[in-house]
Amino acid sequence: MLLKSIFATALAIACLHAETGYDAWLRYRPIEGAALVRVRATLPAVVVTLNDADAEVSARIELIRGLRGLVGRTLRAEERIPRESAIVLGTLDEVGRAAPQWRLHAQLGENGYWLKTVVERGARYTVVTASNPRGVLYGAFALLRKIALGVPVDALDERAAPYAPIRWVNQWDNLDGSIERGYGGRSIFWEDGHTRTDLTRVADYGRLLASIGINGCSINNVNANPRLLAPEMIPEIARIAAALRPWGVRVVLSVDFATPKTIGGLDTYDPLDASVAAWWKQKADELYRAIPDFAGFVLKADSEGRAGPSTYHRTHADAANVVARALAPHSGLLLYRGFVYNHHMDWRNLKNDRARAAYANFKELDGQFDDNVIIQIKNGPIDFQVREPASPLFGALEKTNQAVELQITQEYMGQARHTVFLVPMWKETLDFDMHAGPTARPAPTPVKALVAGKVFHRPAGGFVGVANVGLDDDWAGNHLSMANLYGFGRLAWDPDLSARRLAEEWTRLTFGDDPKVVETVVGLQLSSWRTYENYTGPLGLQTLTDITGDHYGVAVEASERNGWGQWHNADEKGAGMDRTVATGTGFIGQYHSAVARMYESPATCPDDLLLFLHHVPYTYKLHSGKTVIQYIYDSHYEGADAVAGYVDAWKPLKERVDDRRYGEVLAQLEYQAGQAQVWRDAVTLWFLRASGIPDARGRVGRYPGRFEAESMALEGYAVRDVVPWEAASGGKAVVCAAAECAATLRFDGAPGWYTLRVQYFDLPTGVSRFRVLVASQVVDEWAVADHLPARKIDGSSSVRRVIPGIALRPGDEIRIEGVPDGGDPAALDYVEIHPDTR
Ligand code: GCV
Repeated sequence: MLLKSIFATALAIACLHAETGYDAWLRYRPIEGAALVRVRATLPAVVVTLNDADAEVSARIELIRGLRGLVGRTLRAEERIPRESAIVLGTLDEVGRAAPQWRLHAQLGENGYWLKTVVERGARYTVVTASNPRGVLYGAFALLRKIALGVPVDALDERAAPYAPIRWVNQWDNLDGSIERGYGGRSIFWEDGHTRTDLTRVADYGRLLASIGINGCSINNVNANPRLLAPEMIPEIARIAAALRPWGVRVVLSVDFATPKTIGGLDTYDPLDASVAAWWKQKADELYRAIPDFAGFVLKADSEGRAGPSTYHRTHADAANVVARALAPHSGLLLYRGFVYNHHMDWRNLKNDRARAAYANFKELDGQFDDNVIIQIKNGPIDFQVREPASPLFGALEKTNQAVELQITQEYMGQARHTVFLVPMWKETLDFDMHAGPTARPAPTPVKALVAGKVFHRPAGGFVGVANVGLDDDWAGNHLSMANLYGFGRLAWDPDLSARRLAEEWTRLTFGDDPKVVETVVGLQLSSWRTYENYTGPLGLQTLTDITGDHYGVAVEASERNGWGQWHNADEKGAGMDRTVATGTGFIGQYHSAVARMYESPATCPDDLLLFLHHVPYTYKLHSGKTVIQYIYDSHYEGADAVAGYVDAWKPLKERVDDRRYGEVLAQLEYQAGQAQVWRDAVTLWFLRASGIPDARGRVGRYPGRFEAESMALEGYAVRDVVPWEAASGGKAVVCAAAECAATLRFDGAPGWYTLRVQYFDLPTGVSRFRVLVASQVVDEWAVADHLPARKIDGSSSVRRVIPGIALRPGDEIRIEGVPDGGDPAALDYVEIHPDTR
């Protein structure tokens, strides 16, 4: 009963949030036309649950809810198979007992399901069966997905099983309620050091995760607060586990390796010390007493200042095993992160290379890890950059379990302020053949097969996605970014699904079946990674962002001359990291020979990774025949043009998408279009200045119609240098130090209709205001109140206001008035005046 009322509340809340994005891909809006007629013709009136296991009850509730929405009919819930048609939910054992005459026997694999239509005495039974209750739940979601997508379900015989046992998300939530690299609001789990009182959002998150096959969720930052393992926190964690349990999502905790000392009262955390082993064991026992289905730990050790085994000159295997042995009696897993590197490297030594670190740290330990340890390896050797090769570590571990770590939250990928559909990128890694198999029996060994343990017959492994959803209505901070969470889960279940299929499924489930909407959104999503790469860091340069700051705005040199090792080595002669064996850091030698051969020679190295793996002069010709420098120029213009095209493509969807989501996506894309231009100008100018080679098409450094604020007539505004210089046009901005300021220019072009674009800066510290006057008449005004990942006046805070349809006459004064507020000085970069083309 209690469970039922919890679900009823969840349902009511979900309805209140309708079309805010809260329902994500589980909207269950009515299907129409032939599909509706077909489903209604065979839809039974009854749903039978053969057991009251949590997951099976959830499956029943979800089916009733889903079919009510999709088909407008409410099924009766029963516990025995009736003589009339019914949907029957139960494990193979349960179905076998209840209806032995159906002879449903199969090896489905753990969590696999079977959707099977059985006709008996004129009744049609849609059987959703599985080896365990969680599989039944996955089957129910699969059935609903089919109905929502218009797939006939009257003659089913479909078996499906997950590709790998580990399909987890990590949340980097802090106990104070903030989320490291989270862009969708504050934590759904924590506030002020404790579990939230209201865990409705957690249960709803569990439901979303279950619908795509996710079976584990770590609920705190890998930069873990040791206090989480204090005895008083365990009941709080148990509450979260209880909210996720109905959805078959098991709780995982990130732990800090020094915890035995920091909160455990020991004077050491040496992994080879018996008291430390005993401490981890009693802690695991205590957790399992409170949470019997607890899944395990994630451990970030000796990385970015976190405690680790190096304190005691022990190995990562020592560290992993001491924790894993505490979990083993309970069948718990330890996901030990392979993200270990030295962030104080000497950049002057050209042989130093952060990309080598994961392999260097773990390869030699292969075979020393216990069977319940899984090395969790980021997709690339650096850190979720816009383009990286697959980490060589995937091909190096033969006697150790591994999992790939993908980042769903868009840390280096536009932080949900830019739309970037990551599935195509992930698929490139997952499908990449590491050539890791025995040379005597050559067969493809793609990353997906390696991490699933299929190549070296490992007992555990799989997929981990850093999700970082938050309390925002739309979970991620951008409606279109939710396609990444959907895509991650579906790929973890079946990595052979194509990016197009996933984009289409997600779009139809999220926005409906209108062909124009589907075509537009799918086209946008599928091109968005290449587009983002084009304007933020092509050819393997990596995301050219502020890597020591917010990881968001443009800052071409931020990666250089520091110990973090995200170097691209661009200077006046050329760009790229020489990672060859012959003359460089030797990183390429970490791959198996077939891969290494391809990467070692620029002639066979893919252009997309050229500068990640080679240092070449700007005049070096790519396979296309284009020089590197011209490619950098062209790709940035193509990228910025593509985003402008997204805005144009979205606008005609106005009557086809609900108002709120239409408006929010439009605002996001318009903002992204402005940012793409900021990136374009910054990166191309930086490379023009570095290389001294002009753009063959004459665009870089020439901006027709642009008027720098610093060259306008200023009242109260003061000119200020911007750092880095490329982040503002002309390297300068004007800031208002008075109560009110103005910048004025006199228009001397031809009379006609124009669009004004005002490029200004939005700092989070206050809400400044702008007013634009043309010939003394106010034509626009706005408050500067966006929530940007910005801290100072640079590319991260640069925003564009587009004011179309302005009539200008020669001699007109264009005056921009700024009113600062708080620490936001109503700063301006430039104004562009473009003839209206429509
Ligand atoms: C949670 C990058 C991110 C950090 C993150 C780290 C990691 O360095 O910027 O925020 O820390 O990766 O994956 O551990």
